[in-house]
Amino acid sequence: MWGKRDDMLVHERDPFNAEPPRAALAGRRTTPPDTFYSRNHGPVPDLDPAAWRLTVDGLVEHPLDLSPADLRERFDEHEVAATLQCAGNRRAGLAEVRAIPGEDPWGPGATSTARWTGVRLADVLAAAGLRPEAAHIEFAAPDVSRLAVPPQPYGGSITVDKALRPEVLLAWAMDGRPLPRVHGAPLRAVVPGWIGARSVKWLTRISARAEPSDNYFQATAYRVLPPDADPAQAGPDDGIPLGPIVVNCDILRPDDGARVPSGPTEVTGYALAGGDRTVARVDVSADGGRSWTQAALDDGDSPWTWRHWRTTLDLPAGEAEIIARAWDSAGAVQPESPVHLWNPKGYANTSWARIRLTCT
Ligand code: MTE
Ligand code: MO
Repeated sequence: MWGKRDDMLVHERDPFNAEPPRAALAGRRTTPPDTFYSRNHGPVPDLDPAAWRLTVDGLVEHPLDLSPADLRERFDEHEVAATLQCAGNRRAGLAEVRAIPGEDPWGPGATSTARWTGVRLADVLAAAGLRPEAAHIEFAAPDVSRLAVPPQPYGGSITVDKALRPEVLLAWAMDGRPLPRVHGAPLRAVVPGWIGARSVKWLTRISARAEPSDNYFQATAYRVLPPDADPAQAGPDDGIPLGPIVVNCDILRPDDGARVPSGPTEVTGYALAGGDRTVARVDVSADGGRSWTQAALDDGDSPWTWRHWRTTLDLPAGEAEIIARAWDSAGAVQPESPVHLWNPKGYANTSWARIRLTCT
């Protein structure tokens, strides 16, 4: 389905929501399009590129109406390698603490990396002449979530500070090929370092505003509600809006629940810092966190991608639990327990990664 590999873990068929198994992400700096996770709140739109236009309006001096050819001719092309990560990545770990009705139990595979090609949002905003009162840039798309009551079109916003950064793209290609429809063709936003929800697909409108977007997915969803809140009753501005990603990691190999021979065992995974931070260190433990081994980290293709890590542990025969935690360049480390992080919509599970192994 949607050109994805057969072993994708499909959380929902319609709307299509699927993540690759851990092993499919392991050891690969970029994630092939057939393996890249897919997160959709509504039916995937089928936009005709010949009729498609991008409107740029709001607090700008010269509103724009751009065709695909205008975008390519008027602005310089740029490529950025960036990891996208859904705010619901690793929600399954929170759902073990307490049920999270109505939200899919994503594992660590709602995280994938591609090389994105397009134009800088900053260049398009410069052509439109951003007015000084503009503080937020809103993205709007035509797809509608029927799971929200009433149904809600998809959208969201980022701050002008982030929007003007060179890594933020309006992208038409992924790994040098035209963007697949399911990943947002003809054009999507790519906002490296921020939750995937802000990388709006099927982009049709960009509006400069004084306030954040009042779209449902900015004002009401993708917010960390207090643990005692009823998400069905949550209204606009309740909870904490999510923007920059918080440092996180997970284990990709061996698989959770695997049987492995005892003795030296290679453990690998990914770590992602988010915001302007980078991954500084990954620690791995086989004794519940009493002692730790530092993993070797690869470079990452850009400051905006995950870093893969690896280490070898000597595992005795029997049951083992492997734990990993990442530190970022600001000295922040992942918290131990998902109990500290549980929230009614199940966002931002950054607790220590854990897998169980049977060593024979
Ligand atoms: N954009 C639109 N128009 N509609 C959506 O449902 N989902 C968002 C974001 N952009 C979404 C969207 C979310 S929550 C995530 S995590 C990313 O797209 C996922 O991007 P992908 O499907 O290309 O992996
Ligand atoms: Mo997401």
